[in-house]
Amino acid sequence: MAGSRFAYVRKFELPDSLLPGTFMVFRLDGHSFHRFSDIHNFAKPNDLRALQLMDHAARDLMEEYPDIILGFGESDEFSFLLRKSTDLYNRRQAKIVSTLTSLFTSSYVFHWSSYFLDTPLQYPPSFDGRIVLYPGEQQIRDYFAWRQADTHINNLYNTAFWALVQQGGETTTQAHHTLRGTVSKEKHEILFSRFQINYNQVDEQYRKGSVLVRQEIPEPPTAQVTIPKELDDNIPPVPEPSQTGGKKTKPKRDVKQKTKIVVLHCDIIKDEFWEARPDLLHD
Ligand code: DGT
Ligand code: MG
Ligand code: MG
Ligand code: MG
Repeated sequence: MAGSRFAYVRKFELPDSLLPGTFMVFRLDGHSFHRFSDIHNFAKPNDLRALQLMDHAARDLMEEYPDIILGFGESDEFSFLLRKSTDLYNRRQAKIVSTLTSLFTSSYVFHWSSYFLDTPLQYPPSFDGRIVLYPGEQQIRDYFAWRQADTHINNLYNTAFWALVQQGGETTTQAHHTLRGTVSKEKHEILFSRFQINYNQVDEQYRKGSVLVRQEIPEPPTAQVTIPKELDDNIPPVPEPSQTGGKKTKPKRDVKQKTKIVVLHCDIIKDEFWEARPDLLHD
């Protein structure tokens, strides 16, 4: 179709397909959530409702896009790993980033009132999104380790900071000053000696973030019925499919295993998580 004389403008739209055979990490982050969390009175340092709402939106995204095989969330951000061989939207970058960011955002708004029962949304929140390509498995391991290490560093700081303010009576300026230059061990010490908080016992959800993976649903065991001998003799043999013209049933190994998405709060820096899920890095 030749189209109108205006159609040439289409030629200005440039292709933006992402390099094939590389891992795609899609990350989104709440826009100005410092302000958003203030206005909606998020609990400090962690608001369970806010985190669970993020997990819910992430789950919706993974349900819609089977090519997402792993999600990791903390604070106002979520990272998603897509299968290396994904052909989603022909790997067009803008299409993937904009559609996924949009679905996550609308899911966040859609489910808001289920988590924030007494806090109406004051204005429409938004998220930014980006895709980073990584050629190798080690970089994917390191990417997710980087995000989880970040969760740990931020949460330890925030837990100590808000303990100093809320329980220690310090102003925010004083608390910043108290923590300036302290290493991890000193923050643990402040929490324990001044507030009897054992940081290692703080909820794993806050210390480790949320890990979303697909888990196979175990098939219900096929019922084994033992037929008494005298009854068995009276049951006519089942005809072979060739005798009845019936379709052969597919061998079981061809049947795709059903999966469900689960939210874990586990370590993803060490080998164990990855060794238990070799499919994440090899598809
Ligand atoms: P951005 O991402 O550059 O548009 O700016 P922000 O303000 O979103 O900054 P970011 O993403 O570095 O930091 C996330 C902000 O969200 C941070 O100010 C703390 C806030 N936030 C996230 N989760 C919680 C929470 O559970 N409780 C509270 N009180 N604040 C939270
Ligand atoms: Mg943000
Ligand atoms: Mg953030
Ligand atoms: Mg369209």
